Amino acid sequence: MLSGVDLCNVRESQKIMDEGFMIIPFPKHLTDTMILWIKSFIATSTGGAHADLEEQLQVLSDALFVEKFHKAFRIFPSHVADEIAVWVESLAHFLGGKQAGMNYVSLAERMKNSGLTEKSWDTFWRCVRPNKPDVGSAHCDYQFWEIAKGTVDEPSTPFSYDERWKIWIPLLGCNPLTSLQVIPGSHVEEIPIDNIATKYGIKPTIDPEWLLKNEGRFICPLEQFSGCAVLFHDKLVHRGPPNPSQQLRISGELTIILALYK
Ligand SMILES: O=C(O)CCC(=O)C(=O)O
Repeated sequence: MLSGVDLCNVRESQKIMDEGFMIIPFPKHLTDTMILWIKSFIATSTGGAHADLEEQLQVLSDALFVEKFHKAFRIFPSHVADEIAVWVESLAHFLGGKQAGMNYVSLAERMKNSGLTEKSWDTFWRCVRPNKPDVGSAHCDYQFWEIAKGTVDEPSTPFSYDERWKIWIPLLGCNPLTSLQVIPGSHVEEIPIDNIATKYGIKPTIDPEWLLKNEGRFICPLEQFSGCAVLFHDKLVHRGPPNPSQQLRISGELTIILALYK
């Protein structure tokens, strides 16, 4: 499944252990299926009166965009997600574990979108419009999991696990200026984190002084933007940059849960 990566197991790679991320191949048939679904979702949600995606989204005010494109509506439907789940399961050995899978969506997401079920896989797409405030601030993913614990936002999982890894997949309009940025090595550092109350609920933050001091360490880990994905550690500091281009930036995401000993 992972043709193109010369490793039996990520734990053999000093680079991923030191840097907290690596680029892995991502199957083209999956990106094709994901893009097809996203295009049809955008056309249906906007009336589809225009030929290109950018124009279609321009018909929505910012408030309508936020409502219609809430994460609960950007979760891939089962015919797409089940195919992604098969690929994720095939990564168990490569990640050095016995079982790999995805988490399910949260109760909060099911309450928002009645099309989701307890068994909907939490794999979704993100859309960052040109020059719009569609990105969050820098964070580590484990912060979200800690905040959600014991609340309606806590995702359920099909099995108990020992580690989480993240996958970020470039789909459309991804280039070095619009794509994921990470701080190599930050997964093993003491990062001064905090939680803040926002109008969207409690959100994770990182001390602004630390971020300012470490601004120059952010890199875009991708050099190619098709046929691959970024695999990164749950504690790696990362962010999505605002989109300075004329095109939408669309990417896919999922969390891998990994059982090491089962
Ligand atoms: O793509 C983005 O804008 C942010 C990505 C992110 O935060 C993540 O993958 O956890």
